[in-house]
Amino acid sequence: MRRYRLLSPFRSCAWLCRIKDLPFEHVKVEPFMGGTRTKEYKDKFPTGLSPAIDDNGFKLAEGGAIMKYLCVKEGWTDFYPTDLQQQALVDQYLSNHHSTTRKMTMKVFHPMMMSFMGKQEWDADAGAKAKDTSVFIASKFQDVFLKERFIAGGDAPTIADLAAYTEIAQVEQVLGSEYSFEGREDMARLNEWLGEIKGLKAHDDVHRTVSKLGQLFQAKLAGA
Ligand SMILES: N[C@@H](CCC(=O)N[C@@H](CS)C(=O)NCC(=O)O)C(=O)O
Repeated sequence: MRRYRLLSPFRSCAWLCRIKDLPFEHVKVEPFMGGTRTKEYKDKFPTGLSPAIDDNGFKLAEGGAIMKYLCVKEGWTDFYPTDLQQQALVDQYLSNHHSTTRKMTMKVFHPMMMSFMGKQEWDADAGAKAKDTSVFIASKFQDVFLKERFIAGGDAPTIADLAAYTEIAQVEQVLGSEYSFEGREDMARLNEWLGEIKGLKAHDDVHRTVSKLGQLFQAKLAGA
């Protein structure tokens, strides 16, 4: 059984490959343990960030760039459309992603991870803050990018939807159903979209590690 890494941009790239049955060798690095800051890693990938790929000697980092590269190389025009305007909408989202939806990782996932590693406390204030922040980020995403069924319009998801999903869905995956957006009337469109993306091939496999971490974290909180 594959054990995919926890990190959201990695999950998006791995998920795309799994959906398309593109085999890849998964080399594990541990960013939380400084694995991307070693000389060996930086010599290969100077950004010092994961995910990164080595495609027969061609080295590339940044989740969005990796997914675009693979789509163009492999001819996956459903996930990165050739229609100019749809493609531009994917690019618009991926450019915006880092200053908006991706903050879910910095503001919700990282504090959880620090607490899990015993470096930070997770008290009622931390929980309330995580809830407010996640609702704020997810609502903004819904209002700005889900005017239609998928981010780039059309009737099928693209790499923009994969990138956004891994950020937003991780809230419930790691913090549990108490933090779910489900049932909120003001987030009906978001929930419908989450359900559609969750139905994509290999979802559970790619998200197994992050869900497992969530179970461990919740058990730790329950036992505290
Ligand atoms: N903009 C990058 C962000 C990647 C990123 O933040 N990677 C983190 C793990 S989630 C990392 O490698 N951090 C290592 C470090 O900061 O030293 C992308 O979308 O791929």
